Amino acid sequence: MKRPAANNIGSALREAGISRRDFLGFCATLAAAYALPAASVGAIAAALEKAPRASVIWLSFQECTGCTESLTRSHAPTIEGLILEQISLDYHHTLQAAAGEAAEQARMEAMRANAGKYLLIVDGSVPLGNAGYSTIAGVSNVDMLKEVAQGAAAVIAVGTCAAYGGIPAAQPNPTGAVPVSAVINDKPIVNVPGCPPIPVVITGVLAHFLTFGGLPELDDLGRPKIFYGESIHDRCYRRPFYDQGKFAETFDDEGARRGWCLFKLGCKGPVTYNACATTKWNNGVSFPIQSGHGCLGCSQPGFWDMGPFYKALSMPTANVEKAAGIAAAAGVAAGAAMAVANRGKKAAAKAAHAPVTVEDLEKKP
Ligand code: FSX
Repeated sequence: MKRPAANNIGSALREAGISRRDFLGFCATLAAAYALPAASVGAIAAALEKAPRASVIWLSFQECTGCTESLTRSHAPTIEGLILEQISLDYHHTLQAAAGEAAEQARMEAMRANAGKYLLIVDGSVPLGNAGYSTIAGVSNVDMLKEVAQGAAAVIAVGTCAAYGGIPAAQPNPTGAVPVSAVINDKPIVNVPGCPPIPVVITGVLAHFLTFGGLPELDDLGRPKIFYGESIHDRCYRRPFYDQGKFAETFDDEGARRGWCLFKLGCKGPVTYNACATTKWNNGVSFPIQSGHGCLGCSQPGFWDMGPFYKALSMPTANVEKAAGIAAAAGVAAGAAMAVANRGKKAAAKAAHAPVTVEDLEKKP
């Protein structure tokens, strides 16, 4: 792992040749993400510059390493990347040079030296079906999680597997996979779901911890409201087509070529809360819907068991043709008609911030 010589972020930025202007730009982005006034940018910059390196222990359980891949795929050098380097990543299977006993010693030493202060990041789910399903250095995942969480200041569950069980917990859940929150109940836990999560969201939570010395405000599913407060649908640039009742029917029809709404092709954007439509991926280049594919709903609880990827959510499907007919006849937007029909359910779910499943939406009012 790269270990910068600087002992705070300000020095590291200067060593890396990051201009003051670019740094303040990043701080302004953070302030906007955290819904803070513009006047707070200077205070954020000052706090971040002086922030000491925080010790982080990263445990990987039942996962595909996509979360780490996502984080390390950012185009360097980014200020987000620098913040990641600025933490003292004392244990991470994929990124650390040490192996075997030396790696475990590094973990024990970090736990001892930073007791009560280090951050524990977990990706992957925890198998409770059998202790031998997933082990590290001969220790079961559940035992290692409990051991490391004990001295942590907080736990960040990165990825849908760690946050809600994810793919390993999909039916029939052969390993008895559970999320971190099913095992740890005496520490603050932040869920950063997504399969994988957006890199800038992961580093945004880290930056919040470094800047403010605490964790961001969370919703009822343990996710930072600043990134997961709105649905993909509500922030999607194709939303106007939905409201006009203009849908692609296949991936190569005229509607698809014109960039119309992908709802009828199975997009789960209306029931998925994440920042993909605004933060986007690959340094803001694009996100799945912009690339022509519907949202799979990867950051929601129950991911993989929410229904077929390419079957339209049922909330408007029963009404799509009817509403489209009404729209044609009356000159009103079919999507708007459908939106009205479902507004009650959506508003209630948003208010409670409860996950909305396909089954919920299929229930007759
Ligand atoms: Fe899960 Fe992450 Fe999906 Fe993969 O670590 S959230 S399977 S991207 O790798 O845990």
